[in-house]
Amino acid sequence: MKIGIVCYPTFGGSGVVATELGLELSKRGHEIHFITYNQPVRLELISNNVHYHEVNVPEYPLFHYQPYELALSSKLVDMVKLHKIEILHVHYAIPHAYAAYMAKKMLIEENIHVPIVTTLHGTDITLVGSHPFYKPAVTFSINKSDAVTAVSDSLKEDTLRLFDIKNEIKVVTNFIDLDKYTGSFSNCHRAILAKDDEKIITHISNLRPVKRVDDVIEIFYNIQKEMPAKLMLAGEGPERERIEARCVELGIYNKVAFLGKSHEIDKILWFSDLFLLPSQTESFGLAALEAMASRVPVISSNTGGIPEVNVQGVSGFLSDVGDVADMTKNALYILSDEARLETFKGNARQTALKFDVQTIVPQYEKIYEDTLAKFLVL
Ligand code: GMT
Repeated sequence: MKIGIVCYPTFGGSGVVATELGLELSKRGHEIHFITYNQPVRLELISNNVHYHEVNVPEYPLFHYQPYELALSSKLVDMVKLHKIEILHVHYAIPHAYAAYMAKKMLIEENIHVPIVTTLHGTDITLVGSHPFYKPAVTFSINKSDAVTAVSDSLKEDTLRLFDIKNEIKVVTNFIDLDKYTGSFSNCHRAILAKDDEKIITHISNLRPVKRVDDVIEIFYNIQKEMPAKLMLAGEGPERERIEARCVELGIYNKVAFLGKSHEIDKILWFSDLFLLPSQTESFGLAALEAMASRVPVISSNTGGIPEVNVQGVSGFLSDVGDVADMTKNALYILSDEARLETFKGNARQTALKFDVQTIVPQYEKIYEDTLAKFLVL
Protein backbone atom coordinates (compact mmCIF):
# COMPACT_ATOMS: atom_id res chain seq x y z
CA MET A 1 0.00 0.00 0.00
CA LYS A 2 1.00 3.63 -0.48
CA ILE A 3 0.33 5.32 2.83
CA GLY A 4 0.54 9.01 3.72
CA ILE A 5 1.30 9.70 7.39
CA VAL A 6 0.58 13.09 8.92
CA CYS A 7 1.97 13.82 12.38
CA TYR A 8 3.77 16.31 14.58
CA PRO A 9 7.47 15.89 13.89
CA THR A 10 8.51 16.80 17.45
CA PHE A 11 9.56 14.74 20.46
CA GLY A 12 5.92 14.23 21.56
CA GLY A 13 4.55 10.71 21.90
CA SER A 14 2.17 10.96 18.95
CA GLY A 15 4.98 11.91 16.57
CA VAL A 16 7.16 9.10 17.89
CA VAL A 17 4.38 6.53 17.43
CA ALA A 18 3.60 7.80 13.92
CA THR A 19 7.26 7.67 12.91
CA GLU A 20 7.89 4.21 14.33
CA LEU A 21 4.69 3.00 12.66
CA GLY A 22 5.78 4.36 9.28
CA LEU A 23 9.21 2.78 9.59
CA GLU A 24 7.78 -0.60 10.52
CA LEU A 25 5.22 -0.43 7.70
CA SER A 26 8.03 0.32 5.26
CA LYS A 27 9.88 -2.79 6.46
CA ARG A 28 6.70 -4.72 5.69
CA GLY A 29 6.84 -3.53 2.08
CA HIS A 30 4.55 -0.50 2.15
CA GLU A 31 5.49 2.82 0.59
CA ILE A 32 5.39 5.50 3.27
CA HIS A 33 5.07 9.26 2.79
CA PHE A 34 5.52 11.42 5.90
CA ILE A 35 3.85 14.79 5.37
CA THR A 36 4.61 17.38 8.04
CA TYR A 37 6.44 20.68 8.68
CA ASN A 38 9.79 19.20 9.73
CA GLN A 39 11.53 15.88 9.38
CA PRO A 40 10.19 13.77 12.29
CA VAL A 41 12.84 13.46 15.03
CA ARG A 42 13.01 9.69 14.97
CA LEU A 43 13.04 9.53 11.18
CA GLU A 44 16.72 9.05 10.60
CA LEU A 45 16.48 7.03 7.44
CA ILE A 46 14.87 8.13 4.23
CA SER A 47 14.96 5.19 1.81
CA ASN A 48 13.35 3.85 -1.33
CA ASN A 49 10.03 3.38 0.38
CA VAL A 50 10.22 6.05 3.10
CA HIS A 51 9.71 9.61 1.90
CA TYR A 52 9.38 12.93 3.67
CA HIS A 53 7.46 15.87 2.21
CA GLU A 54 7.75 19.18 3.99
CA VAL A 55 4.77 21.46 4.47
CA ASN A 56 5.89 25.05 4.07
CA VAL A 57 3.91 27.95 5.47
CA PRO A 58 5.37 31.16 4.11
CA GLU A 59 5.15 34.10 6.51
CA TYR A 60 2.82 36.82 5.28
CA PRO A 61 2.44 40.00 7.37
CA LEU A 62 -1.32 40.20 6.85
CA PHE A 63 -1.80 36.99 8.82
CA HIS A 64 -1.64 37.19 12.57
CA TYR A 65 -1.70 33.34 12.51
CA GLN A 66 -0.14 31.56 9.55
CA PRO A 67 -2.71 29.14 8.00
CA TYR A 68 -0.98 25.77 8.55
CA GLU A 69 -4.14 23.69 7.95
CA LEU A 70 -4.53 25.27 4.52
CA ALA A 71 -0.91 24.60 3.59
CA LEU A 72 -1.19 21.02 4.89
CA SER A 73 -4.43 20.35 2.94
CA SER A 74 -2.86 21.66 -0.25
CA LYS A 75 0.28 19.59 0.31
CA LEU A 76 -1.83 16.48 0.92
CA VAL A 77 -3.70 17.04 -2.33
CA ASP A 78 -0.45 17.47 -4.26
CA MET A 79 1.28 14.47 -2.67
CA VAL A 80 -1.71 12.14 -3.10
CA LYS A 81 -1.82 13.02 -6.79
CA LEU A 82 1.93 12.91 -7.37
CA HIS A 83 2.66 9.67 -5.48
CA LYS A 84 -0.71 7.97 -5.95
CA ILE A 85 -1.12 7.66 -2.18
CA GLU A 86 -3.99 5.27 -1.43
CA ILE A 87 -4.76 6.07 2.20
CA LEU A 88 -4.01 8.91 4.65
CA HIS A 89 -3.29 8.13 8.29
CA VAL A 90 -3.37 11.24 10.46
CA HIS A 91 -2.04 11.27 14.02
CA TYR A 92 -3.48 13.76 16.50
CA ALA A 93 -6.89 15.15 15.56
CA ILE A 94 -5.94 18.84 15.67
CA PRO A 95 -5.62 20.08 12.98
CA HIS A 96 -4.59 16.98 11.05
CA ALA A 97 -7.97 15.24 10.76
CA TYR A 98 -9.58 18.51 9.75
CA ALA A 99 -6.93 19.28 7.11
CA ALA A 100 -7.13 15.73 5.74
CA TYR A 101 -10.91 15.97 5.38
CA MET A 102 -10.51 19.17 3.32
CA ALA A 103 -7.90 17.45 1.16
CA LYS A 104 -10.19 14.48 0.65
CA LYS A 105 -13.00 16.78 -0.49
CA MET A 106 -10.71 18.65 -2.89
CA LEU A 107 -9.51 15.37 -4.35
CA ILE A 108 -13.08 14.14 -4.90
CA GLU A 109 -13.52 17.14 -7.23
CA GLU A 110 -10.83 15.52 -9.37
CA ASN A 111 -12.38 12.07 -9.05
CA ILE A 112 -9.62 10.83 -6.73
CA HIS A 113 -10.83 8.98 -3.65
CA VAL A 114 -8.62 8.65 -0.58
CA PRO A 115 -9.89 7.42 2.78
CA ILE A 116 -8.68 8.91 6.07
CA VAL A 117 -7.70 6.99 9.19
CA THR A 118 -7.48 9.21 12.28
CA THR A 119 -5.60 8.15 15.40
CA LEU A 120 -6.47 9.99 18.61
CA HIS A 121 -3.52 10.31 20.96
CA GLY A 122 -4.62 12.01 24.16
CA THR A 123 -4.33 15.73 24.62
CA ASP A 124 -6.07 16.23 21.25
CA ILE A 125 -9.11 14.89 23.12
CA THR A 126 -8.65 15.39 26.84
CA LEU A 127 -6.99 18.80 27.04
CA VAL A 128 -7.09 20.75 23.80
CA GLY A 129 -9.74 19.14 21.62
CA SER A 130 -12.56 19.29 24.14
CA HIS A 131 -12.10 23.04 24.64
CA PRO A 132 -15.20 24.86 23.32
CA PHE A 133 -12.99 26.77 20.85
CA TYR A 134 -12.12 23.54 19.02
CA LYS A 135 -14.80 21.04 19.97
CA PRO A 136 -17.17 21.43 16.97
CA ALA A 137 -14.30 21.10 14.46
CA VAL A 138 -12.78 18.12 16.32
CA THR A 139 -16.17 16.35 16.57
CA PHE A 140 -16.77 16.95 12.87
CA SER A 141 -13.34 15.65 11.82
CA ILE A 142 -13.62 12.51 13.94
CA ASN A 143 -17.08 11.77 12.57
CA LYS A 144 -15.95 12.37 8.99
CA SER A 145 -12.91 10.08 9.22
CA ASP A 146 -13.25 6.73 7.45
CA ALA A 147 -11.74 4.91 10.42
CA VAL A 148 -10.87 6.14 13.90
CA THR A 149 -8.50 4.59 16.40
CA ALA A 150 -7.56 5.48 19.97
CA VAL A 151 -4.37 4.43 21.74
CA SER A 152 -6.11 2.99 24.83
CA ASP A 153 -9.50 1.91 26.12
CA SER A 154 -9.38 4.85 28.46
CA LEU A 155 -8.94 7.34 25.59
CA LYS A 156 -11.78 5.71 23.68
CA GLU A 157 -14.06 6.14 26.72
CA ASP A 158 -12.95 9.76 27.17
CA THR A 159 -13.67 10.50 23.50
CA LEU A 160 -17.15 9.00 23.68
CA ARG A 161 -17.85 10.89 26.92
CA LEU A 162 -16.57 14.28 25.75
CA PHE A 163 -17.75 14.33 22.11
CA ASP A 164 -20.87 13.36 20.20
CA ILE A 165 -19.26 10.56 18.18
CA LYS A 166 -21.20 8.61 15.55
CA ASN A 167 -18.20 6.72 14.23
CA GLU A 168 -16.85 3.47 15.63
CA ILE A 169 -13.58 3.91 17.56
CA LYS A 170 -11.18 0.97 17.50
CA VAL A 171 -8.48 0.68 20.14
CA VAL A 172 -5.01 0.05 18.77
CA THR A 173 -2.55 0.50 21.60
CA ASN A 174 0.82 2.15 21.27
CA PHE A 175 3.67 -0.24 20.65
CA ILE A 176 7.39 -0.64 20.97
CA ASP A 177 10.15 -2.25 18.96
CA LEU A 178 11.64 -4.35 21.76
CA ASP A 179 14.71 -5.13 19.66
CA LYS A 180 15.72 -1.48 19.92
CA TYR A 181 15.81 -1.72 23.73
CA THR A 182 18.42 -4.35 24.45
CA GLY A 183 21.32 -2.26 25.72
CA SER A 184 23.43 -3.32 22.78
CA PHE A 185 25.61 -0.24 22.50
CA SER A 186 29.24 0.15 23.38
CA ASN A 187 29.77 3.92 23.28
CA CYS A 188 28.03 4.77 26.54
CA HIS A 189 28.58 3.69 30.14
CA ARG A 190 26.56 3.97 33.32
CA ALA A 191 29.45 5.83 34.96
CA ILE A 192 28.70 8.85 32.74
CA LEU A 193 25.39 9.26 34.56
CA ALA A 194 26.06 8.24 38.16
CA LYS A 195 28.42 6.56 40.61
CA ASP A 196 28.14 2.80 41.15
CA ASP A 197 26.35 3.13 44.48
CA GLU A 198 23.85 5.72 43.22
CA LYS A 199 20.41 4.69 42.00
CA ILE A 200 19.35 6.32 38.73
CA ILE A 201 15.81 7.71 38.72
CA THR A 202 14.46 8.98 35.41
CA HIS A 203 11.61 11.11 34.10
CA ILE A 204 11.06 11.92 30.43
CA SER A 205 8.39 14.32 29.21
CA ASN A 206 7.62 17.61 27.55
CA LEU A 207 7.80 19.25 31.01
CA ARG A 208 4.27 20.62 30.82
CA PRO A 209 1.99 21.15 33.85
CA VAL A 210 0.05 17.96 32.94
CA LYS A 211 3.20 15.91 33.72
CA ARG A 212 3.32 17.17 37.35
CA VAL A 213 7.09 17.50 37.32
CA ASP A 214 6.88 19.03 40.81
CA ASP A 215 5.80 15.61 42.03
CA VAL A 216 8.80 14.05 40.26
CA ILE A 217 11.08 16.42 42.16
CA GLU A 218 9.36 15.79 45.52
CA ILE A 219 9.54 12.00 45.09
CA PHE A 220 13.19 12.20 44.13
CA TYR A 221 13.89 14.55 47.05
CA ASN A 222 12.43 11.92 49.39
CA ILE A 223 14.36 9.06 47.76
CA GLN A 224 17.75 10.77 47.92
CA LYS A 225 17.27 11.36 51.66
CA GLU A 226 17.22 7.57 52.10
CA MET A 227 19.86 6.40 49.59
CA PRO A 228 22.43 7.82 47.14
CA ALA A 229 20.59 8.70 43.94
CA LYS A 230 20.62 10.83 40.78
CA LEU A 231 17.66 12.14 38.80
CA MET A 232 17.74 12.23 34.99
CA LEU A 233 15.21 14.69 33.57
CA ALA A 234 14.97 14.38 29.81
CA GLY A 235 12.81 16.65 27.66
CA GLU A 236 12.15 20.33 27.24
CA GLY A 237 9.14 22.40 28.13
CA PRO A 238 7.64 25.42 29.81
CA GLU A 239 8.11 24.07 33.35
CA ARG A 240 11.88 23.68 33.09
CA GLU A 241 13.00 27.00 34.61
CA ARG A 242 10.61 26.74 37.53
CA ILE A 243 11.68 23.15 38.15
CA GLU A 244 15.36 24.08 38.09
CA ALA A 245 14.65 26.80 40.65
CA ARG A 246 12.81 24.27 42.82
CA CYS A 247 15.80 21.92 42.71
CA VAL A 248 18.07 24.76 43.84
CA GLU A 249 15.61 25.61 46.64
CA LEU A 250 15.61 21.98 47.85
CA GLY A 251 19.42 21.78 47.66
CA ILE A 252 19.39 18.90 45.16
CA TYR A 253 20.41 20.72 41.98
CA ASN A 254 23.75 18.88 41.84
CA LYS A 255 21.89 15.56 41.87
CA VAL A 256 19.61 16.39 38.95
CA ALA A 257 20.72 16.24 35.31
CA PHE A 258 18.61 18.28 32.89
CA LEU A 259 19.23 16.43 29.64
CA GLY A 260 16.99 18.42 27.27
CA LYS A 261 15.75 16.94 24.01
CA SER A 262 17.98 13.91 24.06
CA HIS A 263 18.42 11.55 21.12
CA GLU A 264 19.83 8.96 23.53
CA ILE A 265 16.71 8.05 25.44
CA ASP A 266 17.39 4.32 24.94
CA LYS A 267 20.78 4.66 26.66
CA ILE A 268 19.51 6.79 29.54
CA LEU A 269 16.72 4.31 30.17
CA TRP A 270 18.96 1.29 29.93
CA PHE A 271 21.01 2.54 32.90
CA SER A 272 17.98 3.64 34.94
CA ASP A 273 16.65 1.88 38.03
CA LEU A 274 13.26 3.56 38.27
CA PHE A 275 10.99 5.65 36.03
CA LEU A 276 8.60 8.28 37.43
CA LEU A 277 5.37 9.26 35.64
CA PRO A 278 3.04 11.01 38.10
CA SER A 279 0.97 12.74 35.34
CA GLN A 280 -2.34 14.48 35.92
CA THR A 281 -3.68 12.74 32.83
CA GLU A 282 -2.10 10.36 30.32
CA SER A 283 -3.93 8.55 27.55
CA PHE A 284 -1.30 5.82 27.41
CA GLY A 285 2.14 6.83 28.70
CA LEU A 286 4.49 5.84 25.90
CA ALA A 287 7.48 6.98 27.96
CA ALA A 288 6.53 4.45 30.65
CA LEU A 289 6.40 1.70 28.02
CA GLU A 290 9.82 2.70 26.70
CA ALA A 291 11.12 2.50 30.27
CA MET A 292 9.57 -0.93 30.80
CA ALA A 293 11.04 -2.21 27.53
CA SER A 294 14.41 -1.14 28.95
CA ARG A 295 13.80 -3.17 32.14
CA VAL A 296 12.90 -0.14 34.25
CA PRO A 297 10.05 -0.41 36.78
CA VAL A 298 7.55 2.47 36.80
CA ILE A 299 6.10 4.54 39.63
CA SER A 300 3.11 6.32 38.16
CA SER A 301 -0.26 7.83 38.81
CA ASN A 302 -3.28 5.63 38.12
CA THR A 303 -4.91 8.04 35.70
CA GLY A 304 -6.23 7.57 32.12
CA GLY A 305 -4.59 4.76 30.18
CA ILE A 306 -1.58 4.25 32.47
CA PRO A 307 -3.15 1.24 34.26
CA GLU A 308 -3.39 -0.47 30.85
CA VAL A 309 0.41 -0.25 30.61
CA ASN A 310 1.90 -0.30 34.13
CA VAL A 311 0.68 -3.29 36.14
CA GLN A 312 0.28 -2.76 39.87
CA GLY A 313 2.83 -4.71 41.90
CA VAL A 314 4.30 -6.30 38.77
CA SER A 315 5.99 -3.75 36.50
CA GLY A 316 5.79 -1.07 39.19
CA PHE A 317 3.15 0.69 41.28
CA LEU A 318 0.31 3.14 40.68
CA SER A 319 -1.01 5.78 43.08
CA ASP A 320 -3.68 8.46 43.05
CA VAL A 321 -2.67 11.65 41.23
CA GLY A 322 -0.69 13.84 43.62
CA ASP A 323 -0.15 11.17 46.27
CA VAL A 324 3.58 11.81 46.53
CA ALA A 325 3.83 10.01 49.89
CA ASP A 326 2.50 6.76 48.42
CA MET A 327 4.70 7.09 45.33
CA THR A 328 7.75 7.65 47.54
CA LYS A 329 6.86 4.62 49.68
CA ASN A 330 6.53 2.44 46.57
CA ALA A 331 9.74 3.78 45.04
CA LEU A 332 11.71 3.02 48.22
CA TYR A 333 10.14 -0.44 48.44
CA ILE A 334 11.46 -1.32 44.97
CA LEU A 335 14.85 0.35 45.31
CA SER A 336 15.78 -0.74 48.83
CA ASP A 337 16.33 -4.42 48.02
CA GLU A 338 18.58 -5.48 45.13
CA ALA A 339 16.85 -8.83 44.56
CA ARG A 340 13.44 -7.15 44.57
CA LEU A 341 14.66 -4.46 42.18
CA GLU A 342 15.93 -7.19 39.83
CA THR A 343 12.53 -8.94 39.94
CA PHE A 344 10.69 -5.72 39.10
CA LYS A 345 13.14 -5.03 36.27
CA GLY A 346 12.47 -8.44 34.73
CA ASN A 347 8.72 -7.98 35.21
CA ALA A 348 8.81 -4.59 33.54
CA ARG A 349 10.36 -6.02 30.39
CA GLN A 350 7.98 -9.00 30.47
CA THR A 351 4.94 -6.69 30.74
CA ALA A 352 6.18 -4.63 27.78
CA LEU A 353 6.19 -7.72 25.51
CA LYS A 354 2.42 -7.41 25.10
CA PHE A 355 2.99 -4.16 23.17
CA ASP A 356 5.54 -5.51 20.73
CA VAL A 357 5.55 -3.79 17.35
CA GLN A 358 5.03 -7.16 15.63
CA THR A 359 1.73 -7.64 17.45
CA ILE A 360 0.33 -4.14 17.08
CA VAL A 361 1.34 -2.94 13.58
CA PRO A 362 -0.62 -5.72 11.80
CA GLN A 363 -3.72 -4.29 13.51
CA TYR A 364 -3.16 -1.03 11.66
CA GLU A 365 -2.56 -2.90 8.40
CA LYS A 366 -5.89 -4.67 8.85
CA ILE A 367 -7.62 -1.34 9.47
CA TYR A 368 -6.11 0.08 6.25
CA GLU A 369 -7.18 -2.98 4.26
CA ASP A 370 -10.72 -2.97 5.68
CA THR A 371 -11.09 0.78 5.21
CA LEU A 372 -9.89 0.65 1.62
CA ALA A 373 -12.14 -2.32 0.84
CA LYS A 374 -15.19 -0.57 2.35
CA PHE A 375 -14.31 2.72 0.70
CA LEU A 376 -13.93 1.26 -2.78
CA VAL A 377 -17.35 -0.43 -2.58
CA LEU A 378 -19.09 2.89 -1.75
O1 GMT B 1 2.59 13.53 26.39
C1 GMT B 1 2.24 14.49 25.74
O2 GMT B 1 1.70 15.49 26.23
C2 GMT B 1 2.43 14.48 24.25
C3 GMT B 1 1.29 13.78 23.60
C4 GMT B 1 1.48 13.73 22.11
O3 GMT B 1 0.49 13.64 21.42
O4 GMT B 1 2.55 13.75 21.58
O5 GMT B 1 1.20 12.48 24.16
C5 GMT B 1 -0.01 11.80 24.08
O6 GMT B 1 0.16 10.77 23.09
C6 GMT B 1 1.09 9.76 23.45
C7 GMT B 1 1.23 8.79 22.29
O7 GMT B 1 0.03 8.18 21.97
C8 GMT B 1 0.62 9.05 24.74
O8 GMT B 1 1.52 8.04 25.10
C9 GMT B 1 0.53 10.09 25.87
O9 GMT B 1 -0.01 9.46 27.01
C10 GMT B 1 -0.39 11.23 25.44
N1 GMT B 1 -0.30 12.30 26.46
C11 GMT B 1 -1.32 12.62 27.25
O10 GMT B 1 -2.41 12.07 27.20
C12 GMT B 1 -1.06 13.70 28.24
